[in-house]
Amino acid sequence: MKKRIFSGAQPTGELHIGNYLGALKNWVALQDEYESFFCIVNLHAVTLPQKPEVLKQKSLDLARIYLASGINPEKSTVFIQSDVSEHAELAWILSCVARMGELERMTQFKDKGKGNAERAGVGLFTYPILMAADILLYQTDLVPVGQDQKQHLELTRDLATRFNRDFGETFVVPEPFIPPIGANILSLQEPTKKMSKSDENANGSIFLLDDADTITKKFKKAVTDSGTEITFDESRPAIKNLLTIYQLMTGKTAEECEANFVGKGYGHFKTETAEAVIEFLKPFQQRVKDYSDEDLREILKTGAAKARAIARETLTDVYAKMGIVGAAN
Ligand code: ATP
Ligand code: LTN
Repeated sequence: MKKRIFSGAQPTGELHIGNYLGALKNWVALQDEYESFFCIVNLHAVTLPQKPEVLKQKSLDLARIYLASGINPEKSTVFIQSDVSEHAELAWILSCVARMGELERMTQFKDKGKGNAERAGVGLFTYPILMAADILLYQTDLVPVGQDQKQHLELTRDLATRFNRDFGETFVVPEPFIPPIGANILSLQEPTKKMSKSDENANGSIFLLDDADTITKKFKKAVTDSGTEITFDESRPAIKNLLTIYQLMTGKTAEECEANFVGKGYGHFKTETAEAVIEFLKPFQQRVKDYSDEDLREILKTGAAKARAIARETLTDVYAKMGIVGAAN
């Protein structure tokens, strides 16, 4: 039996190269070796206000991006979270297992709630519980995500372990898969922060659907430092970040990347990095056009049916273990 992976992204904003390098690229690489589930987490999206029509379209568009990235629907299960209501059901159960204190320690809530707990939505606070439900429903072994999700994975592990202890062996306790390079791509404008879909400054992020001109301009405007050397130096995050992007886009080794820029200036470095990204994105942007909304809906329907069968099995076991039995059964 193959081991399982589960991961997901929110159908909000535009996906950027950070999402691709930190997450999607690894989903594609792992899908042959693992039985894979890739979810479009639209229930997570509404933890912040969304326009209904936009959310609907973005959910399909994200499926398109998954496929164009190389997710093969013949091998992997691709589906929309709200099509499998077991996610919301298990989230309720896990909200009775989780503790306020452990959720209060989640840094994403502090960031996205802008430090104002009084005004923040309760869904934003309980967001990691829904994420735990996503993962645990599928008896997931491995969760490929970027660095920013590490804390949520730890909570997921704690909830699974606690439930297993209190009610008997029920959930597989999942491991995170965080890539050694690319798990935290930084903003081109503020290279102390991660590249983010929700960044107000679009110049900080290279979106997967940006055209060549825009990409060149964004790299030209990228913040650097007052140094001259182009090396992977921890103490110079802006340069290290650009070099990491160059490395992952070209597939060169770290040594080859540094050697390539010896004696070259930042201007040249930025242009060459922009070109590498443009070249890399070209076939991807072509593939995005290959899928019609109808094709996608078919793939997502098939995916939801497969996902639901597994999710129901886990939830039935959870209810039985907890003595949650209605009059109907
Ligand atoms: P954002 O913070 O950009 O608004 P998000 O974290 O809510 O977005 P999702 O689309 O849900 O974004 O994330 C999808 C995946 O991309 C997650 O596994 C996340 O860890 C990863 N990811 C997001 N930003 C980065 C980044 N800057 N570098 C590497 N991986 C990232
Ligand atoms: N919280 C994640 C998205 C997400 C997810 C998941 C990732 C929701 N459920 C389950 C992995 C597994 C984020 O990237 N913001």
